[in-house]
Amino acid sequence: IRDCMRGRLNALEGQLVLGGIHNYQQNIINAERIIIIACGTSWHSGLVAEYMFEEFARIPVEVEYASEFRYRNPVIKEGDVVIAISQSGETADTLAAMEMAKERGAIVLGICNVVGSSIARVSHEGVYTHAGPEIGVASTKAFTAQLIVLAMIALKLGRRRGTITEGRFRELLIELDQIPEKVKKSLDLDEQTKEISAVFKDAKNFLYLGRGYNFPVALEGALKLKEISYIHAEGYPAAEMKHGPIALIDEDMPVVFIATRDSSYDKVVSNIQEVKARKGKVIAIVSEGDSLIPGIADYVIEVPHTFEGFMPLVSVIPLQLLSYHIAVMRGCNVDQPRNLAKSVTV
Ligand code: F1P
Repeated sequence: IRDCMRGRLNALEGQLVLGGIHNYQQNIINAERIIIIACGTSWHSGLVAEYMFEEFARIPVEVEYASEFRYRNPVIKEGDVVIAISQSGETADTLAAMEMAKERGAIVLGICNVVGSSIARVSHEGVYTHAGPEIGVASTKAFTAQLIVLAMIALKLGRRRGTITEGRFRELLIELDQIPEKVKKSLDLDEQTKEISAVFKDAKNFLYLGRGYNFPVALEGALKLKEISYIHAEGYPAAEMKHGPIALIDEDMPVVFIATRDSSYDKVVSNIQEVKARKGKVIAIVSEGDSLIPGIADYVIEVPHTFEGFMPLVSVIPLQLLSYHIAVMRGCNVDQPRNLAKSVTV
């Protein structure tokens, strides 16, 4: 993360240059709409970015699966900016969606990890995350690095568009600077997540629930579990639980809540109570020092607290660890999961 941030905070403070976005800065600042295209984990980063861009920069954002976007007939208008996110920089669906958006006149920016990759070449301009190679197939640190870059773009846009105050901008910048330490602390949760994994390693299904910024984290937690441990898992916005998934809850259903202290905290607490009333087993990711949820949930994992928009950077770590330990305990190859390719190039 430090590598990914190096130089960029200074850039934000000074010339407001971000990564490789130079010539098209004004297009993104004046964008009438941002369309984010990506697949898999990168799509989840895009969802977090939607919340950040709309909150800080007040630009409408749409987040599309590249694999759908490329095959439909989307309306792309002048003034639209497309941001493609990809770890490998080689995902065929994302590339095809970018080409299509370019043909229709959009400015296409890329955020990817691999220098010189196809997605970097197709973009008008872009930012490298410099997260280093993912050793395994499933994206983990790429997610974190993408979120950092997207947070910095969102802050920069907010400042330049005048939609956040200078004071707030500085406050958030200082908070962002503390993220590497907080991520490090979250990695210390390894032993605790291992113990919880041993309890749930034979579960047949998992539900992941979160609200606001933690909703994409719920999706990402479920995806990681599916990808590397082959357990069926679904991520949902916690508020949607009552519209269907609540029917699944019984004593055999582990439900992971991402319930950090944010603007939807009280509502998430009542969702946890609803699950407990139906005998579901609750594993809750909470902010350090939470005194309410430990009295309700079956298992509680405390993560360092930060501004709610940056919380996914911290709250995703125990979910990645949980998937990892469950997969190892089930004898799965975490680096090379069956049926999954590192770059989906077809
Ligand atoms: C997208 C992705 C990854 C996933 C797996 C297959 O890749 O869906 O999120 O973990 O590796 O591909 P990318 O476009 O971000 O490289």
